[in-house]
Order: sequence, then structure tokens, then C-alpha cells
Amino acid sequence: MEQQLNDLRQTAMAELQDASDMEKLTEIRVKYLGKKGSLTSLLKGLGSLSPEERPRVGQLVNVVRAAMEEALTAKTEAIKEAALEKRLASEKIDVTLPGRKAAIGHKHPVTLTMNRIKEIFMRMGFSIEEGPEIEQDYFNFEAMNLPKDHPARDMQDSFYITEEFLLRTHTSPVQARTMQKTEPNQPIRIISPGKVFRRDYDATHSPMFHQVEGLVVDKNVSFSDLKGTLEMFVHEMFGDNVGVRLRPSFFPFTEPSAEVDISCVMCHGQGCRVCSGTGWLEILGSGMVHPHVLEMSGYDPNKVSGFAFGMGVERIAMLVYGIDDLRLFYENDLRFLRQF
Ligand code: 2NM
Repeated sequence: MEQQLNDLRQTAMAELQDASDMEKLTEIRVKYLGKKGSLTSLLKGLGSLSPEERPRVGQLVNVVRAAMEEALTAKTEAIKEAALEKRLASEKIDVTLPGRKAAIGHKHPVTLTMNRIKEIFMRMGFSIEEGPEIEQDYFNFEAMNLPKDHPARDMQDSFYITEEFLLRTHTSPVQARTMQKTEPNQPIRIISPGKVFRRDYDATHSPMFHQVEGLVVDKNVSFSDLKGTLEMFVHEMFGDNVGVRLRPSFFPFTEPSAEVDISCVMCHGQGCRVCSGTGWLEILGSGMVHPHVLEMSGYDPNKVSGFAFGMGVERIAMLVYGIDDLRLFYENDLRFLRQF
């Protein structure tokens, strides 16, 4: 039996030596070490041996099995290594191939429009002020002359967090904060860009949108300063040949108030679907800062005056790029976004 074991070992090793692929290795493993393999069969013959011989032969079986396992593992490694060597020898890397371009993306159309608006006002001497998106009722409404029973203060129209805090519904609270922190003898010339939040969702309203508001406070600021500044802005933004008109309006925080219209960018004033046949598009709200608003924020309305304005950035972007549904800005569809 010992002779048989040694013969088995020798033939197995010889076969292993000649093996050159993984299939052959598996075949050898099954043939010698498998459940019905030669070594297992030999092991069954152990019972016929004398009690003195049994442990010695049993031990030899284990030695042979271990040697074969080890040889199989070594051969497996060798075959894998050889395959890799072969691949590396034949595979050539063409270092002259053009590289793959990284898709780095670009700015969102709302960001592009926001940046353009900021740039125009900065060139006119305005600086940028920012403030919290979670705002106190006082700054969002009270300081803006919005009385307790104003519809905008309804839970249906604003996102309240507590009785005192809400998501700001406009960036006007930034103007109030700026007036409060500025010495009353110092002039103000700021814009406040940022996100605002209202309970609304359709083709022209989103629960979150962007605004830029502006505020100028100084001695002798007049309505003609307001008109000149906004005309300058419109011509920079939409082109020198668009018409501008001011239309009387109402805001609680300005008196008098005016809506600013531009001649329709789609039909050039002829009347179309976009301008509902009027030839004009509303793009801004504005007015002279209400004396009570100045007073509440620490300015003397008998010594200084001011004008203010506000615009929706999405609405301007829709007109600049000819987009008819504002929801496209937030769907993140690459077929839309890639066009800017
Ligand atoms: C608008 C329209 C008109 C405005 C007024 C003020 C402040 F702080 F001076 F009172 N901030 N923003 C204003 C005026 C905003 O948005 C349509």
C-alpha cells in the first residue's frame, strides 16, 4: 500500500508537470483528490491493514495529499503568471492616442442670469449684501410695512417654521438689515441676490426661486434716479433697442410705486402669445422707499429719500433664453441644461 501511495504521488506529479492550462489542473484535482479520486479510494483500503501499520500509512496519505495540494496551488499561480506575461508581451499601449475629455459641466442658466444681473449693477456702483434664508417675521414683513392682516402673511402663502420664523418670501429683509446696521448719515447703494420661498407651483411659479432686489438711500434721491438706473439696467440686460415704460402700481413698502415693462422680446412690441397681445412684458417692481420703512430702520425721511426695486431671476432668464416653462430649471434634464 505504501508502494501504491508513492506511485500515485509520482504519476500525479508528472501529470501536473505537463499541465499547461486551468482546465487540466481541475481535471487532475478531481482525478486524485476528489470525492471519488484515487487517494480517497486508497484511504478506504486502510481498514484492511494491521493496527500497527494503520497510523503510519494514514500519515503517509496525509503527507501525499498535502504535497499534491501544494503542487496544485503552485502550478495554478504559475499558469496565471504565464498568462499575464503573455498578455503584457503582446499588448501595446499607444501613447499617441487622444485622451478622453472630462465632462466638467457648466453653470446653470439661473446662475448665468444672476451673475449677469450682479455684474450690471456692480458696474453702476452697487455692492452685494446677503442675509439669512430663514428670516424673522419682523424683518420679512413688519419692517417692510406689511401689516398683520396682509395676505402674504397667511400660512397659505408663506412657509412658516415657527410663529416667529419663516422662509423669507423676498430678499427685502436684507435691505432692512442693511439700513439698520448703517449709520443714518451714510448712503446705501446695494443689491441683495438670493433664494426666496413662496407656496406656489405652476408653469410660472416655483416654491423656491431667485430674486435680486436693490436699494439706494441718500440725500436727494429722486424718482428720476430710479428711472435712469432701471433704464440703464434694462438696456444692458436686453439690448439698447428695447423699449422701457413705467406703470403706476402698489407695494406696501414703496410710495409711489411703479411696475417696469419692456417691449416684448419675442415680437418686438407687435403683440404675441408671450406678451398676451399687449406688446409689453412686466419684469420689475419698484418705487420710492415708503417714509415709514425708512423711519422703522433708523433713517429720517425728512433728511433722506430712497428708491428700491425687485425682480425675479427665473422670469428674466425665461425671457433672455426664450423658455416657456419655469419648471424646466429644476428638473435637471441634461437635454435642457446642455443648451446653455
Ligand atoms: C420690489 C418692488 C418694490 C423693495 C423695497 C425695499 C425696501 F427695503 F426698501 F423697502 N426692498 N425691496 C421693493 C420695492 C421690492 O420687489 C418686487
